Amino acid sequence: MENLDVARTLTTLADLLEIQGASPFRIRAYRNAVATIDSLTRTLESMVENGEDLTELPGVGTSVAKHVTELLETGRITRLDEVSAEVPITLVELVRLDGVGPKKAKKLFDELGVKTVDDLEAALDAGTVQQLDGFGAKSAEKIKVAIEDHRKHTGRFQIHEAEKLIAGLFEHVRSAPGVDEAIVAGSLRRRKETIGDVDILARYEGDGTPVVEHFVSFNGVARILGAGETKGSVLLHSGLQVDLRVIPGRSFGAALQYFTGSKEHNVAVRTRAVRQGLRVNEWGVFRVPEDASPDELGKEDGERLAGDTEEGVYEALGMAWVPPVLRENRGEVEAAVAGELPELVRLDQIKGDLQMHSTWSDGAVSLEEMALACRDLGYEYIAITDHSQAMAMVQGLTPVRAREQWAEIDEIRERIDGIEIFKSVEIDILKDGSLDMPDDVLEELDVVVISVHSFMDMDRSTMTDRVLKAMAHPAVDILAHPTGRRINRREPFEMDVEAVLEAAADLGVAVELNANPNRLDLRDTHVYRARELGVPVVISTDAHAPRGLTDMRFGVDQARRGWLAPEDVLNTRSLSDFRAWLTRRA
Ligand code: DGT
Ligand code: CA
Ligand code: CA
Ligand code: ZN
Repeated sequence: MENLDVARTLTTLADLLEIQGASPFRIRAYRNAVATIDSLTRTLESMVENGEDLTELPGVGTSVAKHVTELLETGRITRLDEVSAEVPITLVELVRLDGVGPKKAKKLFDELGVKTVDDLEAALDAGTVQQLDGFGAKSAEKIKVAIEDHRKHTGRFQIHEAEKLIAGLFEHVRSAPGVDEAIVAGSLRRRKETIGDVDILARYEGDGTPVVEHFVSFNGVARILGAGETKGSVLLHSGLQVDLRVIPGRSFGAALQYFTGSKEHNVAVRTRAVRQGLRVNEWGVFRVPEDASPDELGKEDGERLAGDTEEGVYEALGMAWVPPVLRENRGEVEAAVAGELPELVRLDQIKGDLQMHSTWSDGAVSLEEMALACRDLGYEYIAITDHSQAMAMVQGLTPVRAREQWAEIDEIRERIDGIEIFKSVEIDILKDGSLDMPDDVLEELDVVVISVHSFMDMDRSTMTDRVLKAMAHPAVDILAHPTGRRINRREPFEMDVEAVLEAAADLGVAVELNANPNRLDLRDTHVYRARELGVPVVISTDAHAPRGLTDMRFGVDQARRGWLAPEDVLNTRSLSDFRAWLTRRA
């Protein structure tokens, strides 16, 4: 069982206890433990096997440690069974809907017998929800939208979750006897923001049955969906499906090309091949005999031109090798034929991180600790971007506190070398498009980052005008998480992104690509558009603790999916070049 499975189970327990009305203190204990587990670099399973004391972990008390041990040893938590006897476990799905929450879920269950999202939808249609105390027509409408969003997302995992969930099984496959090489293909190799299922390829000569058997025998497997000579398919405890294909060396490159996808990319590649009198499939690239009718050809008939390596497959088709992140049929096939694929930005080219939080607002550590962690990552500069005062629930900075923070930054600048700390604030774009800081503060900030955190349900033209007005303030440098989406949780707000990007180009404002895997905001197609318009993109982590800083790689992958070269990304610039950009309007 993976750490993420444990974390999910504990979260379910915490959600159920919250619905039951348990003490907030107890619930917090579970959630703190989940946060710790999320950041562990080792598996709980190995810790329990080694007899380590889990209560040594921060935030893990004796009762949580007991639950975790029980879960790892038996696959269940007795306490969870008890609680779910009183509160149906399906209610946690309701709680995750925007606009429901634990109290409302309890009420829906107690008064209307609503247990599932389907039940809730039926009750909404029947009009009974609207009559409950504390609900009303407006909140019913909101819940309906949340249900629609929820339906769109069920079944797809976020990329960071899929990565964590697959790690153990991948190692298991790679170490199977006789397996020469294993690679993850499919959407995960293309670094898509969400993953339907994970596709693993194993290179192996001969009948693949023993490899498939080894694969399905992994201890994290909840259900075997299929097992044959060349293919196995399983469901992990988390619900993630994993497909394995066992491929001989002579076809490994062709299979890798095929199963990496996307389908749309493959169709474009195959169409091109056909025009050249070639056939490409998961076994290789073949020259079709002149007199052959395609329907009668066996899978490996014809002269084999390529198949063992992926580079060879593209080469046989007269194309440059296409980086997996580009394989979405958005012009990469034509570019690969013409030898005009972009040079894509890389993680090691990032020289600074321009959005992060400290204990001055909702971050977990001091700004000095964040700065030192960034220096350890090899960055030349950072911006400390605590929230502004409109975010009252996280102690957003007032002008007075901003100045106090600057004094601290000045003091740290004196004391530590090797990293430049820019004074910044993540300033709220208020409802009317004005900024949540007076002009005298804006003038003194090194980097002005603005973003929307409130009134996200405005109509499209009102929201667009609001953001455009904010961007037009001459102090503004970066528009952060421009569309406000939370992957699998909240749709982007209604806004004319094209108009916003065009304005950014005109005004010399950069747009952020928020690297947090829960956001990845802007999305890939918008990143692509920003590049076309010449809008500089900043890849920032929005880290709230040092470990969040390593999310940068997700942002870089997303930037690559949007075709960005290093020169398109502002924070690949050296400190002096970045400083020069900051004075662009002077
Ligand atoms: P996912 O799993 O929904 O996140 O997305 P993928 O791209 O991993 O899709 P999946 O797992 O259904 O299939 C893996 C790859 O296999 C896919 O990207 C391309 C290839 N593939 C699968 N089915 C077909 C097909 O019917 N036609 C073509 N051309 N390729 C296919
Ligand atoms: Ca897949
Ligand atoms: Ca698949
Ligand atoms: Zn924010």
